Amino acid sequence: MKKRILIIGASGQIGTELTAYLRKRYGKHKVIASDIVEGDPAMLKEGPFEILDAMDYDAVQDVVIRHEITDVYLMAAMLSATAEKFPMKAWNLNMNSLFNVLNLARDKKIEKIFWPSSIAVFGPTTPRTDTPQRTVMEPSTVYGISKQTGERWCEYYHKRFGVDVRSIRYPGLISYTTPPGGGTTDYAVDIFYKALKHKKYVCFLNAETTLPMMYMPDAIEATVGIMEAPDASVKIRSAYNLAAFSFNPEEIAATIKKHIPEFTISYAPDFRQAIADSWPQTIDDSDARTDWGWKHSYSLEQMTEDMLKNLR
Ligand code: AKB
Repeated sequence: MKKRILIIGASGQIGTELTAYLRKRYGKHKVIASDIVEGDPAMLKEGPFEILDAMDYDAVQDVVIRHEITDVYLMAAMLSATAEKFPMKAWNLNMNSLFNVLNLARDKKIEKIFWPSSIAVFGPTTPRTDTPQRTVMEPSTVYGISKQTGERWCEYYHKRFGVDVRSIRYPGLISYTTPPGGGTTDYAVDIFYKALKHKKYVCFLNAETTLPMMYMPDAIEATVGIMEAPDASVKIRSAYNLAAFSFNPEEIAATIKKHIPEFTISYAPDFRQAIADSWPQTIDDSDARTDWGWKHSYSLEQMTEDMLKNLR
């Protein structure tokens, strides 16, 4: 069967760029974008788009059958900060959407799934530097609990039913096309908009909060990279650690200041500080590098330059 791709959550921060990338790679009509809301008008014009509720099994199945879908990228999720405000909504969205696609694959209606995990699977008892692939995982956030549970189910469906599911633990993602929504790492995107517009930024995390981060082009390469890797090289079917660089708000502010000398940052930590403090600072992603050849391209400096150039 020829490859036909469905992206669920195509209007979000990752979904928008993933849709554009996959349409370039496989052809506009091979990639069906879907979301509960309409997104970027360019995406709607460029290829097929379906309004789709990821929690509605019948609706997802209908789109899969109508478009003869082989691969699903399930990008719909509620992120860490919003999930703390709406715990049950987050649990229902993050888990039911995953079960819908896992069950479609178990029943041989689709062939391959990408599902995003996160550094949020780790918690306050995890070693915070060079966090290994396999380590203590006691997440303290609703989002982290849903991602850790999801990882266990992915591995279970792979072992029990042979489902071809692939996943990575995204760090904070920085991009300029579509803003993120409801995450703890969102400050690292917002800071660029505020630096350009107001020359100052009030950060909701304190100056020393180091977190793992990645520029979106690298995240897209990793996402498509693991999906295109030969089956045998994907040895971990929960989710792979993935890393590029780590920084704290003071460090990214200093990097931006090299381009905008008037820029200043101040700090007003809120409830997201506790979430950030429970996450790793740096990640050991050697399994992804060895198993399926992951490598990142962008450093903090290169990302900063590219973000400012594009946002200007
Ligand atoms: C968040 O901050 O919730 C996300 C994540 C690290 O998964 N960006």
